[in-house]
Amino acid sequence: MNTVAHVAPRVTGTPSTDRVLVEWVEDIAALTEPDRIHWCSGSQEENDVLLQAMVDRGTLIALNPDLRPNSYLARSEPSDVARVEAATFICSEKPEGAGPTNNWRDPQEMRQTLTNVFAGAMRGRTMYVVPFSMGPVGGELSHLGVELTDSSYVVASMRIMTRMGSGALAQIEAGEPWVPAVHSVGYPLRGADGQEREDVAWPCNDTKYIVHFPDSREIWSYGSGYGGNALLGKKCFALRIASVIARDEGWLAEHMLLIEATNEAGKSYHIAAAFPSACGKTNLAMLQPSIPGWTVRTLGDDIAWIYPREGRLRALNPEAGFFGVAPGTGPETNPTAIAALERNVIFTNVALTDDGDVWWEGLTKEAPDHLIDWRGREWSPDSGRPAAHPNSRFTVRADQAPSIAPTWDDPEGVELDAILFGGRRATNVPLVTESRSWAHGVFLGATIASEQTAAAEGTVGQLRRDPFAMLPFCGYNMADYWGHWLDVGTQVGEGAPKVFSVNWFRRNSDGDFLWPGFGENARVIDWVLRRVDGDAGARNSSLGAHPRREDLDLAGLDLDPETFAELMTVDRKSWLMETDLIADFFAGFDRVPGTLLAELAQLRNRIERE
Ligand code: GTP
Ligand code: SPV
Ligand code: MN
Repeated sequence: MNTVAHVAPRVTGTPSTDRVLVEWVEDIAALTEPDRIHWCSGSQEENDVLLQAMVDRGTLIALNPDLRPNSYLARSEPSDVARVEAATFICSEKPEGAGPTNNWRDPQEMRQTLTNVFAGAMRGRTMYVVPFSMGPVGGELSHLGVELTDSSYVVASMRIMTRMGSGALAQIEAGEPWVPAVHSVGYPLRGADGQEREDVAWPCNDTKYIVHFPDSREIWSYGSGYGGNALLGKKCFALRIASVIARDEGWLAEHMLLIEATNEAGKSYHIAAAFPSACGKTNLAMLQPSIPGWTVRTLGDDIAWIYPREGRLRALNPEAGFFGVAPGTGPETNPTAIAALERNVIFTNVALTDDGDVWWEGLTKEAPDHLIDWRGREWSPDSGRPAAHPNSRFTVRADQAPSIAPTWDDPEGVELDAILFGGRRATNVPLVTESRSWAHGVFLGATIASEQTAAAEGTVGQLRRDPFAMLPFCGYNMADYWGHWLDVGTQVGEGAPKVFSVNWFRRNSDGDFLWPGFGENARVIDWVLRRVDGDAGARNSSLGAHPRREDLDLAGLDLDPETFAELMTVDRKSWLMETDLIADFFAGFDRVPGTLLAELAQLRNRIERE
């Protein structure tokens, strides 16, 4: 076979003056052999050119500018619609570094594998150099990265989701540390023999690797163009790599939304909440409270970095946009998101209407008579399949949400008053429980279980433990991560936020939700914050403290006492079983902190005595 000598790529944009960065870019180009290298500035003109090229190529469909100005629809390959946890690896020096909940690979072996798959992977394409800052550019708590990618969809998405471009590059050139991240969709347009092939609308590869080297703080992602697999600032950096940096530096990188809630008296509080993927973070982040006089403002909907400062915890959203689940987002469930999506949006895998707008299940009560579904096929309400993929998403800048908090891009973050942990639990878990202490709160976080959603490949509906909603996102040994949470609490002491568990998803025997959820969740937030201030009543169960019916503000809500009782029931037998399941779960780790084992023993004791 003839191999064609690689010609030096043509360079556009303004290359960096940073020698280390330039050498790394050259090294990756030598490996992946792109035809062109473009240094991204992040400018509007650059973005316009990229978007137009994607429209011309069929990667994006421009939506009707009268209905949805400056907005686009992308349709991915049906094989590339969600995170691939089975192909996500943590390559710490030793397997114990990754722990039993992560896929570990030997770093040397993985480097060889990556060298093989990345060799020539960008032939015929442009390699974009994408400098970005997680957190405001120049902020003391912010961190920098550079993603090299051959996907212009990724470039346009990173421009929405992060502070991307020359500002971040200037920080790197000033000597700030940065995380290198290499991404290829794995669909070169020319073979090693020079044989050319046509591009496709959504290039990707059946072979996928989402790889993290926590010791050298590097990310390599191959084969997928979708979401957290490809927008490397998000889960790969801001959670998996950042959790390792946070462990070493004494802070926390968390899968949490962040809000400011202001009560009718005008007093404001900050709350962070960890729920697993597609379990309501975006909804709670944009909550329109049903209690008169209350407001909730959004700081973040997916990730929070949390730092101990002077006896308190401060939190910051490192992202600049929302990559939110479309289905279920409607004028009733999330009017704020609907308002945020009026313009400047990239939609992925939703349906297209006949007048060039978008639709998904839950946007309107009645589906349109005719649509083009997420795979580009004809669709009507009797097609018997969803028009939008269950994990279809919108990508939009955070400050387009009318609820955005003025403090959302404050580089110092905000002071936390409460932390919530939640999951999707049809049974057992009451609407809200206040922890007995920080250690008990860490136990609540460590034992979150949730029915699986479409956000990752796997069996939807299956119950799995998802500690701290970080099961797919913790960059090191989960048991050590629990220990780190315990340490941070000890360090902060009295000023630590109060910890609660919540469950919006409990169902009755007919399968209906017992709690109305959405805007009504404000009633739970109200109780939580009054508990923080010591102003609300409660009763104790073996699980912790719960509101009695009279402790919640239920004015204007039709919730009968029987339903409320069912919502709050702590069933002794089920909870004895639950403690067995937790014991089994803990048994899968060889270094669970003694404090958490003691919490489990005490819980079991309380239930047995009940
Ligand atoms: P990721 O972006 O995947 O991390 O997820 P997320 O937690 O931000 O997910 P999102 O807020 O988009 O979750 C949406 C799903 O949660 C939809 O199916 C909603 O209908 C459902 N949901 C959100 N809040 C509530 C609620 O209060 N009650 C009920 N029953 N469902 C809710
Ligand atoms: C999640 O799955 O938790 C997400 C979407 O927030 S993704 O960015 O694809 O990971
Ligand atoms: Mn998420």
